[in-house]
Amino acid sequence: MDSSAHQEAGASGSGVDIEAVMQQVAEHKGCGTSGGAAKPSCGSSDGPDDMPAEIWEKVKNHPCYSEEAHHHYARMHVAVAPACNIQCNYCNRKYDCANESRPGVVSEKLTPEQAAKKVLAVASTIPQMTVLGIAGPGDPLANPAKTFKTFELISKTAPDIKLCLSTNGLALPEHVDTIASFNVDHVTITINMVDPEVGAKIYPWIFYKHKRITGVEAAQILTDHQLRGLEMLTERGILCKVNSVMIPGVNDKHLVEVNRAVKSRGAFLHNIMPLISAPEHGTVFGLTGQRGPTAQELKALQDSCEGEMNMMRHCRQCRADAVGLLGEDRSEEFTTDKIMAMEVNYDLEGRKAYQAVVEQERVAKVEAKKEEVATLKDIESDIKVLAAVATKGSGLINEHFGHAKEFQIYELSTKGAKFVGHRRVDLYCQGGFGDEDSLETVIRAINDCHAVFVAKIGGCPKGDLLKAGIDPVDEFAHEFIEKSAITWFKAYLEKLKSGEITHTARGDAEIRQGAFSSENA
Ligand code: CLF
Ligand code: SF4
Repeated sequence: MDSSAHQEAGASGSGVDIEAVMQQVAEHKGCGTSGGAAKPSCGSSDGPDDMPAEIWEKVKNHPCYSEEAHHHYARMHVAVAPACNIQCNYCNRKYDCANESRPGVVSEKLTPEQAAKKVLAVASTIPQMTVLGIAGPGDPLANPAKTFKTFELISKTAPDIKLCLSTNGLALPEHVDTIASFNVDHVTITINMVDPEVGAKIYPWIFYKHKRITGVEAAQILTDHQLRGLEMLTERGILCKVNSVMIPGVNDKHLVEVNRAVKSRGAFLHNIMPLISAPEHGTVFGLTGQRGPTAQELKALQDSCEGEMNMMRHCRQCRADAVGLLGEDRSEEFTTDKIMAMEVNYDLEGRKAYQAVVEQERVAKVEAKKEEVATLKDIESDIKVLAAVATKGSGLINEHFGHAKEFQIYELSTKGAKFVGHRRVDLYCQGGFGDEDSLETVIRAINDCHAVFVAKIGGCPKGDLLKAGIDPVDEFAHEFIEKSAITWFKAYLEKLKSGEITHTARGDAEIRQGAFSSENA
């Protein structure tokens, strides 16, 4: 359904004035429009040449299933599913489901009818919004009537939008056929263990067949349902992503086994996310002092699983009513009051025309990257360095240091520039002046990086970054990220060769704890 619509978009000769569409949308929201196609990477470098055409059609503009697409395409969630059927020790049910959200976030709950209106309102305003997900605030399949009613309404009114679902998996086997009947072709299951002894440390209880079941017995039922549900989905050709929360000392080593188990059952992508845990979240793990992983611990685990299957590294643990590109949150623009007052004009042709331009720019970005990677072929070096990038999207270095709410992290080597993660930070610029405390947290968040690429940076933070051993680079403002990073890396290797600098290893970096609100999304 949706995939053919997107394919048509690329070849559209609909007569729509593309410049006018671009201008209209840019004026309205300032959204990004450039990029490069063909290589999605999903955490790996897989592209249309590396996978069956029908899979490529499903992932190419899904911002979660394709790392490359996430620079260009947006998703939205509608919070229609309040109830949950299990308890996770990292969740406080006052807040959204922590399997897809950071703790401490409360989303505005909607009826299916309100949700359908919201999807049309967002799709009319953000033409690169291609995916609608239901991810809470509880478990979508513990609220099947509301979840499927929402899908039904949206598939009728906005047929070009992909439908996506995220579940803890307990109720999955009984709903697989209904999921397939609504053409939901992307399902995420959160699987934190395949060993019930480990599971008992994560899940105090489940609610199953009208009974509360605890301990190892509960974890055994949960893992059986998750794995059976995964098999049933993949047998039906539905693309599955597995989310796992990395909990040091509880399941960190065990996740390698989880990775193997889900790969063997046909999962397409594995998303290992850090536990976000602090006492103020009021969760069991928060109150018992269970820590989350450091940035390097997370990366090491992701790296070790990467040979097995595609790893997702660009997840933002977004809220149950998130709207926009991953890493930005425009949910405040689409509150229920605002949506109900909005005149919605669902312009399918306009959306296709806009996305056709996005595709052209995506191609340009990928070509630029390929050309730059080719220049590395005769350079021999084992050195790998990390670089942080301030970006507002579109695959460009287009954010000021002081305005960045997150930095994207790329690993640079003679193989090229590879996206390996992101770090959320406190804003450095606080209305005209720099906040020194925030600067310290920024430096801790990117402390494992050799350089930070920005569109602009002031003299003070530049000096502090240099003192911390991080090179602030602003000479590639508004240029493509990967191409620029490779150019910088070649110059770095040249300086090493000439003896101008020496290579030193960097330390570890912190993953920011704390809630994910619209202010700091
Ligand atoms: Fe939403 Fe999840 Fe679908 Fe994406 S999110 S239901 S697959 S459309 Fe994406 Fe958000 Fe990470 Fe989820 S960044 S939390 S992985
Ligand atoms: Fe919370 Fe989600 Fe776990 Fe339910 S499945 S307890 S909503 S984290």
